[in-house]
Amino acid sequence: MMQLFDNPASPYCRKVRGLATEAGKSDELEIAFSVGHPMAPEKMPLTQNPLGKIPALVRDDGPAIYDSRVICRYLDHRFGAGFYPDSRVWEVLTLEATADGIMDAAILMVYEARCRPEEIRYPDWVDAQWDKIARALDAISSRWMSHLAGPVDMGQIAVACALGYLDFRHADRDWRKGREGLAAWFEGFAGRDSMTATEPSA
Ligand SMILES: N[C@@H](CCC(=O)N[C@@H](CS)C(=O)NCC(=O)O)C(=O)O
Repeated sequence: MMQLFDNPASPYCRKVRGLATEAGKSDELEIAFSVGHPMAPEKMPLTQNPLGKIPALVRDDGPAIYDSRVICRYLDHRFGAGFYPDSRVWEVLTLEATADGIMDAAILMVYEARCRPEEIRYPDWVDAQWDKIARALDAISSRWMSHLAGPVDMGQIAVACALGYLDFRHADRDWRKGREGLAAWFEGFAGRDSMTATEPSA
């Protein structure tokens, strides 16, 4: 049994649980609930990840590893799941990085409101984070739709987790507007067991 430091709201943790579910191996992960943010790291797995971030995975055959991209690659290898196929590995990794970048910007927007006192918040900086997300969504819409339509891989799982997080935390920004193709793809992908079983919750 491996131990996953996790929070049900985290899109990065969802990537890991989504991959494990797609591989039919979610019962190999024991979930260790963690909660926190940069200003409150006490209940985060600081021993397992000095950065104080989740997900972190305690393996049964070695020391803890962290960062969702590292964990997903490790579990894919361990489960023999094939979600990083050799024939298109650089595309999968780039799409996963794009999805992770959307999550990074979306989470910084949340932290700005949650961690920073109101009088020193900077709306332009928040909007600049949204601009990153909008550019990434436009790039996915224009360049990656045929990849998204192909066999399931980690790029797709990551994009779905990023879009689910936008619905969860930034629904008011209406990411679907002008991106009907991506919205239709997400509607289909969101019905997979790996997604319904890992819906974000507070
Ligand atoms: N690049 C990391 C990002 C992980 C991350 O930022 N996780 C958030 C939770 S959604 C976190 O742990 N935040 C706490 C912090 O930034 O101190 C990954 O892919 O795992």
